[in-house]
Amino acid sequence: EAVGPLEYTGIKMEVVSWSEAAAKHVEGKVGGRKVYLVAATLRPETMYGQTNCFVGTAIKYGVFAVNDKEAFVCTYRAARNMAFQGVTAERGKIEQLLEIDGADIVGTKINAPYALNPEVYVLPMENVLPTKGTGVVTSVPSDSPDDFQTLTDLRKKPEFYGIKAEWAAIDPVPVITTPTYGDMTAPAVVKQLKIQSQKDTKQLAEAKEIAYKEGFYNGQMLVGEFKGEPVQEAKPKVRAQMIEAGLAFAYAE
Ligand code: A2H
Repeated sequence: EAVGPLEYTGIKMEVVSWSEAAAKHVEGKVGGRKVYLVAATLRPETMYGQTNCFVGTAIKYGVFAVNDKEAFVCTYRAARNMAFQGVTAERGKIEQLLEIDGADIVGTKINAPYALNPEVYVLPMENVLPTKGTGVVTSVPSDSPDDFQTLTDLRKKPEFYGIKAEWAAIDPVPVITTPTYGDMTAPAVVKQLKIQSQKDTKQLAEAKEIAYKEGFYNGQMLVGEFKGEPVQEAKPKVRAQMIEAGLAFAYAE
């Protein structure tokens, strides 16, 4: 674990259409605000490759008013942190509009900013920690072994996971190339370590470490405005651009 605070980027994924279950809870309770699922990421430069978003089905989320116009879906813990980081209109004030189970959010269609496939679905992931980030994980299966393996599991057994196959239909998108693993770093590392399922958490932690280092130190952008640039240079630029455009914000914990 890192010693200092972690500088995440909060990615704002606007709700396009709620799942049936979520719609019942949300209707009439958000005061006309635009609602966003907010994902915490350490790799903003990969956002071009989002294919879906993950929540934990056993996690409780809230919809929190940020101001008169916007509301965020995240854990209470994250909302409290945001309230003290200048994200909300009034410092320290947490206005929860409603509570919602992760299981009910699955199937919601959202807009993934910067993604080459802008409309994606919310899917279930077993390994989402309620105590990290916002409890919402945006999925980039080309570069995150956890995301790739979970998406693979869901595609193998959609009925078992209670999802429609079409929600998991977007294929991983190449966004970064690395000398050792090529254009699809996460799938290559998952294969190398012979990972079979999202339950292989030990191997996945190792794969995450390998993929992260390889991408950060040796990766080169394949897409976007910083195409051809090293990941190390592109990363702060993509982050700054997204924040500037109001699509993301700084979030630390
Ligand atoms: B990262 P660290 Cl492409 N539970 O974003 C489980 N995982 C969570 C989480 C939670 N509550 N909140 C965030 N995360 C994920 C992109 C990405 C990430 C890529 C590659 C590696 C990677 C797309 N998913 O993370 O334990 C988020 O996934 C490996 C560093 O704080 C977040 O960044 O280091 C990362 O874990 C933060 O993990």
